[in-house]
Amino acid sequence: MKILILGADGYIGYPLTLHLLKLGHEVSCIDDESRRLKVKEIGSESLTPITRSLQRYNHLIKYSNFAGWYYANLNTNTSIIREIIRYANPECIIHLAEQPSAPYSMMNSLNSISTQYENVIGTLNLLWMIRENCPDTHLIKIGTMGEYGTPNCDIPEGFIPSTCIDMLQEEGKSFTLSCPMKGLLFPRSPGSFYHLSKVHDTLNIKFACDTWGLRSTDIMQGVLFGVRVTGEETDRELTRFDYDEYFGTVINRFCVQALIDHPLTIYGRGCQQRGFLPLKDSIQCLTIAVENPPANGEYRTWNQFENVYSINLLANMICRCAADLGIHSSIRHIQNPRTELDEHYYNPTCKTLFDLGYKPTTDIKNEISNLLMDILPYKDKIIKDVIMPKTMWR
Ligand code: USQ
Repeated sequence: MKILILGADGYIGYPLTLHLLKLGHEVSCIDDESRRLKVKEIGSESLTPITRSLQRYNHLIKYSNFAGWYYANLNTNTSIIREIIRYANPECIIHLAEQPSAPYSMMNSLNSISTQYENVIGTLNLLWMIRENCPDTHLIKIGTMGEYGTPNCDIPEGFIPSTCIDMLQEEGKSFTLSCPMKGLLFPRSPGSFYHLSKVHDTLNIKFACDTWGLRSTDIMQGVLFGVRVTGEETDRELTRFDYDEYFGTVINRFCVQALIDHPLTIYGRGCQQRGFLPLKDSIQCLTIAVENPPANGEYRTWNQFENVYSINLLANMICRCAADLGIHSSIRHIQNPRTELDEHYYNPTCKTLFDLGYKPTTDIKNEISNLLMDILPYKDKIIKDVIMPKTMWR
């Protein structure tokens, strides 16, 4: 299949590019290196020694099905990207080129505006390019489980279940839902300007599918962790690994903290729950999306995570895994910098992916031990100053 990946230089993008090339797909890549720049801007760097994009290009070119690596930004280089799309003629576009951090979007007005500009307008630009140049292309877009927030009720996969719609129609006999065939989205309660940008994307993508007949898979992904996909990555194949307040996700951060005996920074009481999945499962799920496209005109969405865990449970598990490796670590509850419920009911559905053949990595303890060992060689590079949170939601 001809695939175009936007955001190919990122945490997911680079290992996904390699994986799809190894499967034999023809892959073209676009990135503007903004993740590298933003992490540098906040005084941090990837813990894994990732190679420059030119070296990545030189590595990828060994694959005869590698179709090119372009430096371009979705908002400022629209005519270049339009030309790339025309030239590559992709059957599938995977859009990962967004600002991915909630704290970064809550830092100041500039970052909140740039997050929404990059994400919402970037996706809108892409939707128009697809409409005008390749309307049959399957757009795969990474959204977030955080679009739903923690609403204290069961969370379905994207849409209000049809049984509830039947109930609504039964009770309110005087009205008829205007678009029951195309589905009513389940209410969103995002917890940051970043998560809000993903909700806006969802609405724009669904509108484009319903109105123009585009087809898309909008993935509500949980919190990622880990650094390896095959376990056999060479130095040139390593993906980035962030652990700072902004770009590090919680398990990755806790593992780094454990290595240097920095108390694990649990925000608030730590009873908050989220859906989690290892990076390698994300790559598996995205491949399932690529190889099982929706019908023309279909807006499809699913929830993507392996299991739900509380922050307390994860912190305790990481301390135990570290102890098994002879590493002493401890836990500290600090004031939660975010406005979020730290005790709530959480029961999201994750069914579609399993129906399509997702084989989850269920031994999370083993994954955490692997992660600790994977990053141990870089322990001396850890920048302590970027660990404690400085951005407050209030
Ligand atoms: N947390 C701590 N201590 C820390 C860091 C985080 O207790 O040192 C807590 C947070 O308060 C939050 C949870 O861990 O309740 C998850 O935080 P996170 O920073 O790992 O994840 P989040 O900000 O939600 O965002 C991440 C990715 C984002 C993706 C999202 C999926 O950065 O791109 O969309 O996970 S989800 O959380 O399901 O929305």
